Amino acid sequence: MKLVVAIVQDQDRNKLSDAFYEADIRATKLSSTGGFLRSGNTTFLVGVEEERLQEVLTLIEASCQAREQYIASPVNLDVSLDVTAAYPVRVMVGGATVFIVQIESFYQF
Ligand code: 2BA
Repeated sequence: MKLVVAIVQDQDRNKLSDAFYEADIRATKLSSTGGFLRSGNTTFLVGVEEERLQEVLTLIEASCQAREQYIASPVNLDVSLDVTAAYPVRVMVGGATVFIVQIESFYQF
C-alpha cells in the first residue's frame, strides 16, 4: 500500500475531490500553505493499493493545471535616498506536487 501526498492549488481542489469520489478513491483534504508564496493550497492524503496507484496519479494529472502567479518582490531603487518599490516576479505553480510513500502498516479501529 502507498500513501500519495498531493499538493494542489486551491482552484483545483473541488475538481480533484469530485474525481476521487467518482472513482471511489478515499482521500483526506488538508488546508496547507506554500512556503514560498505563503498562500493557501490544498494537500490530499490518499491511501491506495499499489494496483490503483497509477489511476490516482492519472486523476491528479487530469484535474490539476499549472498557472502563472505573480509575487511582489521589493527592490531598493536608490540606496542613498532609501527609495523602495515592488515589482512583480512571475512564478509557475503546479499542476500538482506529488510524493509517494511506502506505507508500513495500515489500521482502522
Ligand atoms: P510554494 O512554496 O508557495 O511555491 C509556489 C511556487 O513558487 C512553486 O511552484 C515554484 O514555482 C515557486 N518556488 C517555490 N520555491 C521557490 C524558490 N526557492 N525559488 C524560486 N521559485 C520558487 P511548485 O513547484 O509547483 O510548488 C507548489 C507548491 O507545492 C509549493 O508552494 C509548496 O506548497 C509545495 N511544494 C513544492 N515543492 C515542495 C517540496 N519539495 N516539499 C514540500 N512541498 C513542496
